[in-house]
Amino acid sequence: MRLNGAGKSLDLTRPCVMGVLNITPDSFSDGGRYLQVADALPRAEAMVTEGAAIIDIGGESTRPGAPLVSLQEELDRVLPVVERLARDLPILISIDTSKPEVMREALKAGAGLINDVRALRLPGALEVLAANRDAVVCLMHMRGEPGTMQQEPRYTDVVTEIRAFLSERIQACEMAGIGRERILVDPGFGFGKTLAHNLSLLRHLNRFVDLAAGVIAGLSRKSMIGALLDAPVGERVSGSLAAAVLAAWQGARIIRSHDVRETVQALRVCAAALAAD
Ligand code: 9MG
Repeated sequence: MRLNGAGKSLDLTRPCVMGVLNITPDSFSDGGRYLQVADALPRAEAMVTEGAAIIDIGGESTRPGAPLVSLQEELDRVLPVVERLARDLPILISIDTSKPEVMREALKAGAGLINDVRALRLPGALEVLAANRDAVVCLMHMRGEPGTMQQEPRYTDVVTEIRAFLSERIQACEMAGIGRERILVDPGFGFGKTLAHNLSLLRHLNRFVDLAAGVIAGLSRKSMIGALLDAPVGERVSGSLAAAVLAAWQGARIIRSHDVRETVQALRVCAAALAAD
């Protein structure tokens, strides 16, 4: 199975790594060190060397309580980076945004994947993907909005409800002309979920595999790892790797990570065991 976006192709027969590149001054885990193209490019090149198959560029933090970013500010932050990385790097470039205008401009600048934590629910977003047949989308589940999503999240059956939400969004995509072969799904670990919800989703991640072309899992350095290990952000790599392997073992094909080298190595071991007799 291959995924194609902006003329770049990705092999989805084995789990791969999506490296995180935040172009924000307020990112929760890398302290906003990657503000300019001049800084972003070497970091992205390093991630390619470390084995990243995708780089996910974000200009607005989705951390609870993070400030909203205006359209112009987001465009100014991400477009120069998308353009440069799409031109200079051999791998798929993803843009982490919910704003249709940012999606449209990022696709023009060479992005091949739209990573939308709002699952194309903002007006105009479905249309952007429908009009760009050479782009892939990740539909992620988020309960509410980043500012309030962690206020007493409740589900009767978290796995069934999130599966139903993603199915409904896939249907909306298909009605707009976006085929399943261009759709990835993500249960959205940490986005309006308690630790128990996150663990249940991780335990049953295999139930999302048949929904679309692939599953993305983003567990890297998240507070669920911090809560389990009682560890600050800087000391969550091992826990994140354990979670990445559990996700890949159940069929997740793309692992979103801040620690590319370590995650690539962990996934190689996992893929070898998955391929064994
Ligand atoms: C942008 N972003 C932050 N966390 C994420 C996650 O878990 N999945 C996806 N697809 N995007 C995320």
